[in-house]
Amino acid sequence: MAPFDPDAAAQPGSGIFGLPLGPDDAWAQVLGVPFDATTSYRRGTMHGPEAIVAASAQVDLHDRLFPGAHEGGIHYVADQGTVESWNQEARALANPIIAAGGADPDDDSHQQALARINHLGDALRDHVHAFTEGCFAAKRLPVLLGGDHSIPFGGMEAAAGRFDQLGVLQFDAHADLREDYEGFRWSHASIFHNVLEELPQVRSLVQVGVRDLGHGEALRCAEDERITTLFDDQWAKTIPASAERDQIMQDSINTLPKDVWVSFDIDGLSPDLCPHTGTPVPGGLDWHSAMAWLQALVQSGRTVVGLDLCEVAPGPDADPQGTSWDAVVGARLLYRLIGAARWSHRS
Ligand SMILES: [Mn+2]
Repeated sequence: MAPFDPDAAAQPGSGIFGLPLGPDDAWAQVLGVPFDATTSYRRGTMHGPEAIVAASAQVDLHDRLFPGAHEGGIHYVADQGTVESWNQEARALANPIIAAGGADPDDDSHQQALARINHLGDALRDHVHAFTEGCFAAKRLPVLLGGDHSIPFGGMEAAAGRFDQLGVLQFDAHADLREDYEGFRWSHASIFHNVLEELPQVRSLVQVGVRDLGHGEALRCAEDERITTLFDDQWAKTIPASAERDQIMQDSINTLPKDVWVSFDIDGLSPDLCPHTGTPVPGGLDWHSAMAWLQALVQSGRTVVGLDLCEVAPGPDADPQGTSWDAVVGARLLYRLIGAARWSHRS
């Protein structure tokens, strides 16, 4: 076989980003987690992982921001049907609850369904936790590819078990601080409520791009000392690049300890970059703003110990290979996130 040429077109049968197949020892280990059972508005993020992998073949590997992202190897671990079957079962059970606007405490069928859905969510948590822990044990970078934003809890839980001072940098249109949203213990809208309640090692959470939240969540953002929320309207005032903008980024990042998990919900970006995501909201970060955050994080000397990218949905215009605009953006963002993580381990 010819040696790998990073400038050549992706070869048929090659791996994610057209990289050679088989490097189980690759530094970045990407787990596909096709789960979107608790998505409240519009599903489809279960197709995110396969669509992003298909679109990744078009990403050129030379990166001006974070050169050498692929050099340690990037290995994709496809779901073997386990998560998919949990998702199918949980989706079917969740449908009547979502249609009713949430679980009715007096409805036995709702309560039975909820118990099973929450049990399946526990299984997903354990699955993701075990994968992440395996990455840490082997000194690999865990990368979780959703799926909805409920999926990375087990990853952050494993990271909290390893690093007694962990920070989380969250890109998101939503605060995701709801308690048991619609009755779902592991709702995509509850992930950072769960993280803050259950993982005391998470010393600080920085939220960027937030522009859609409930009253209770707004109070929590204001009152919880561990949370720094940079609301989207505050951020937008600082565009274009300015000393004020750089200061805001630095001040926010300075609240994070050395070890950071990056949790990227694609809906933190402007919806023109993710038109089919589950819960799109007007406004949001433009591409260059998101890149500026990643650069600022790396330049601050923080270490990205793990990351997730969630809520990418390929949408109905996807071709039979599953590629679509949403997936193209997702694939490029994934590459940049891995590149930023790699640089963060060098500095
Ligand atoms: Mn989210």
